[in-house]
Amino acid sequence: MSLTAVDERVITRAIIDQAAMDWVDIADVDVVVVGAGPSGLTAARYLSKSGLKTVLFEKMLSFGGGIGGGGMLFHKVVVESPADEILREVGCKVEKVSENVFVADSAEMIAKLASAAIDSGVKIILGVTVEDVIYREVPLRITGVVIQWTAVSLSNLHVDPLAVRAKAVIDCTGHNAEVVSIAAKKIPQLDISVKGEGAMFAAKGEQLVVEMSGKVCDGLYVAGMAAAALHGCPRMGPIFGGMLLSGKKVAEQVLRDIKGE
Ligand code: 48F
Repeated sequence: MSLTAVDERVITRAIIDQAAMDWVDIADVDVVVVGAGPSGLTAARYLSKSGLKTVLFEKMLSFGGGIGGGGMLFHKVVVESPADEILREVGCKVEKVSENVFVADSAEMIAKLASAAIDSGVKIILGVTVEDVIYREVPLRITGVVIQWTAVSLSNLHVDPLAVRAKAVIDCTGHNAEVVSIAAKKIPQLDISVKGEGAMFAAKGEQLVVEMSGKVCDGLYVAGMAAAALHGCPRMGPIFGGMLLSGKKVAEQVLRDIKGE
């Protein structure tokens, strides 16, 4: 069987046409999720499943954030109940290792979380860094994000970015809480201070990361390790139940705020 001969111009036009249609569509969305780690992929999936137009920007060219590193590069992560249910929902196998404690394969977890998010309607754009927020003053609120190709950010070329408007922005950027840190630094009226994550205490960190996930100010929300970093919670290492539940919790709050559900 011989492959269809495709002219280079067809390839170029197909890519630019289709990408441009997506970009026009995502200039104005309900929710921007920043970061395709466990909390971001989970939050985005629930939001999209509930009917909100959701785009997820990830600065790397791959999904998963800290999942792929497993525990010190061993390719497994631990998930405690009831968060194992979230993995079962997306079809990710979990192995019970003791009462209420499960282990998942890191590659499978990344693939299944991402695939389920995409199937629920999330538009995931890889290779885009959120470098700033948009805000309005009266009433004070975050109204979107400023984005740039990661390749451009890394090159230090002077290229003006583009902006995307959203009713809600969720910082799921992990340990550096990048979006919340930018808002804290550039909009002092918000009176946000990012404490930075604490030393390890897995059980306490897991509990607190879920409790602390939610609204930071009007239009801006935080989940996952970004929530832990904002509030100075202990780190927890390669146990991921808190990240998954945190993503689910923040999605529920955004839904209540946007749709009144
Ligand atoms: O770090 P990450 O996995 O965040 P998370 O969802 O989960 C934390 C765990 O992986 C682990 C842990 C478990 O207990 O402690 O660390 O809180 O994923 C964050 C994602 O955000 C991307 C980054 O590349 C990663 O994939 N990211 C970070 N900053 C930006 C960004 C940015 N400015 N713009 C776009 N993406």
